[in-house]
Amino acid sequence: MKRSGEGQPLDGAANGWRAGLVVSHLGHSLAIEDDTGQLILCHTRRRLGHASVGDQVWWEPCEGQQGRVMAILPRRNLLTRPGHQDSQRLVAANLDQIAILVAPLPNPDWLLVDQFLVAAEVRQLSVCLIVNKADMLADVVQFPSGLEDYTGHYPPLWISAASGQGLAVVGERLAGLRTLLAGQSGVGKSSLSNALLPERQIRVGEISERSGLGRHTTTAATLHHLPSGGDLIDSPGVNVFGLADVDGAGLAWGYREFRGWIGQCRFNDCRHLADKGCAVRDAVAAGHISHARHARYQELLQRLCRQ
Ligand SMILES: Nc1nc2c(ncn2[C@@H]2O[C@H](COP(=O)(O)OP(=O)(O)O)[C@@H](O)[C@H]2O)c(=O)[nH]1
Ligand SMILES: [Mg+2]
Ligand SMILES: [Zn+2]
Repeated sequence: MKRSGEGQPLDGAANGWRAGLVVSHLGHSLAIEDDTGQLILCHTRRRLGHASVGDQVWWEPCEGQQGRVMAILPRRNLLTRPGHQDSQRLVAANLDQIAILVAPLPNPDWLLVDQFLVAAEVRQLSVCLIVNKADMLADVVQFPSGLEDYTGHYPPLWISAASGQGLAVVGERLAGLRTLLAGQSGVGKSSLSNALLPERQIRVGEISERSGLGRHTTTAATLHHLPSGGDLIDSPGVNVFGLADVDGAGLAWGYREFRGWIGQCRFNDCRHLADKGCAVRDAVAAGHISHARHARYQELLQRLCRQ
């Protein structure tokens, strides 16, 4: 028997609840933005489970200008990272895109980049590959080695957060979308966020003040609204995503240039390693797929098997 309202969105307004968007995590609390743009510090009821930055929630006001989250709305997608032991920590929900930042310095960690890419591909998120510190290229530093393996499928935007070069084009790629900014430490994520979000520091300050947690919050993922529409989530403390929900086939699919070959492997459970009749391996041998990318696929597959 079908219950009335089944499959319908929960109407929190009927309960006197208010709509909100989770913009940051603060220890055991959440910073919620209501539909007028006001920030409220909220607690969650334990049985609700964890809310993530980017979650749409229903909340109700309680004493001391604070609130209580009553319900988390269904998510379009969720990105996690490995936590303590076998747990998964929530990074961000309801994303459209991941922007992956690399730079000539520090030397790119392409295995990390591949993890970001796979995490995006398996969720069907758009990818925006950005090469920062373009101003260094005229100097001693050369084109980041290994980048050539990506340019065919992920044409990069060349920018300089320091000089402002290319920022208008980045703004266009982010407009109207919710984007998570990812990249290893030192590539310029904070510099780029500050350049794109004139009020970023003020907002972070306001959130810390509300929470009473002070500088603690500077390591928390925070959702900011872009002046051109859309949101940018910066997550200073996060430099790797979990692939816990990805299996071998998902991983191979996450390597975009493998897709055209996967269907031609002799066995449909081909792992694209030493398997007989593997079209992906043949494509590597023929120079259609980069050796380095395939080697990183192999490395990530081994990690998945160890999970
Ligand atoms: N030359 C140059 N240096 C930059 C640029 N963007 C950031 N940096 C520097 O790179 C370092 C790391 O930047 P930061 O934004 O903290 O990187 P994050 O760790 O990814 O947040 C800092 O010393 C920045 O001044 C850039 O476009 N050009
Ligand atoms: Mg930073
Ligand atoms: Zn194969």
